[in-house]
Amino acid sequence: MRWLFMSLLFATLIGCSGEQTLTPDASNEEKTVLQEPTKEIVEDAGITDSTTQETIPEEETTEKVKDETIVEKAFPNISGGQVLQDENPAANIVEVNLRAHTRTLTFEGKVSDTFYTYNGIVPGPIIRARVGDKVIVHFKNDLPETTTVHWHGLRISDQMDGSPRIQKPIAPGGTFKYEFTVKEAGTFWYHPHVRSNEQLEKGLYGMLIVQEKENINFDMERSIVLDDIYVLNGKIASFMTAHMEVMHGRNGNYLFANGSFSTQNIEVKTGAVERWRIVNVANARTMQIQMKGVKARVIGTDGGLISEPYPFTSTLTIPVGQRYDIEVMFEKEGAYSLDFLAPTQNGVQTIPLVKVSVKGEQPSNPTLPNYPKVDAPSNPKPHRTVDILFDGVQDPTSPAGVAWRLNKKSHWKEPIFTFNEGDVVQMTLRNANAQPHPFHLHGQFFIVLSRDGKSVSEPGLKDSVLLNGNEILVIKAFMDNPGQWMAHCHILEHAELGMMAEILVKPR
Ligand SMILES: [Cu+2]
Repeated sequence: MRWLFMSLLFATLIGCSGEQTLTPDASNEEKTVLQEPTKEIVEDAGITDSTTQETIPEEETTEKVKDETIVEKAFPNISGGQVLQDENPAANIVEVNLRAHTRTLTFEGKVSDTFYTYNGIVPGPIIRARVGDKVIVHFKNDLPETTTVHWHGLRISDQMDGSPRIQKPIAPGGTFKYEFTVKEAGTFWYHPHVRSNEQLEKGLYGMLIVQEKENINFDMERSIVLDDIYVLNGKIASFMTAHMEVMHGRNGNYLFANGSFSTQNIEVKTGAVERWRIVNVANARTMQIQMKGVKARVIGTDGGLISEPYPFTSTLTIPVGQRYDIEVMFEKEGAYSLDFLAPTQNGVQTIPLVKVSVKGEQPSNPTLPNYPKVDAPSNPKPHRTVDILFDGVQDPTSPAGVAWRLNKKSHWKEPIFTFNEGDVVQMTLRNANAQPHPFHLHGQFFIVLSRDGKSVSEPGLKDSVLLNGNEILVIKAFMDNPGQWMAHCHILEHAELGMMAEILVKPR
């Protein structure tokens, strides 16, 4: 068995001027194929959280969560997850209690195991604030290991970013008060930054929504948290034991959206216009979705609303870490679905994620919401130009025998680059591998300029972007937020195995 493993490993290594560059392994492709989830009818009209229906609680959870549809501090109605109770009555402060702890959960008979949860549920509760609010999170770690909380996409102080290079990971039983001001409206998320490949897979992730200054009048907002999970014999499969996982990251064998294996069934009124906030929290899998028959537009991405919404007509590709806000208009009665497209050996498998039944008399005048004016990001001349090479090599000192690298180095200890606050930095990301590397830069936003020399239209400010296999991707980052910031591949196995660096942005 060990011999077989080593053979497989070596089969993937190609000699290259003394160094061995990793290429993907096609010998075991079936693991990336999702099985079709069951399609049980969920009677509740909202997207339900199956953890509330089909769980075997190991312990009573005392955390306060609100009903799915709530009006709080006059936020728009939201469905799809539970919203964390704001304990602070002040209008511009959101103060919440968040506790990470283990809980035995059973999901639809397919997996029963000890999950890691925020406040007892998977996904963790939605944290909601309004742009400009101060957010205070009283965090308690009741996991059997250290952890931190990273606020993915928020441009806050590096002291609050959950980087284990800055914050000493919180010991079991320990607490930490995260406190920051949310500067941008948008769809964000939170997750640990310690042993993240295991801690996220076990259930530690949640959406963080920053509402615009003035509410935008949708009939409903919905959160859709896309994940996959790797289950073997009814348990969360062991970590980093499979060669595929080391090479490609962990691709689950089940799609696990909003904490459910099943298609979610919802009903909406004819004429309704909704905002669907979508995040991909998977360890490695790039998600492709489609929505047919309805009028849908992409209105926002990582950095919030975009200046010019564009039609979501065919498919949308969401690499891990990225977010999209979709405006969906249900003009006519009928049945529609948001589908997940899973590539298989024989083509593409279509799995409905959300089935929408649109009913009711057509309103005489369905109207689109009024959006605040948003300027397109500027594209100034860069102050600096840097290159980052993404590759991997065989490394017997690495726990999995493979080291993933940025500019030929794993686990950078010193800053890979030092910039000054306000610098505009053009970054050329070169992928020496055939497999993709979704790049995430903490604390700053960037725009996407070109792929393989061709300019592309990927509007809006991003903090996460997919670097495709063997691709040269050019982005332009705005180093507006001083501090020490992690920069890494968001395939969590690649990050854990070295594809992890840090940039330093010096204050002016
Ligand atoms: Cu990677």
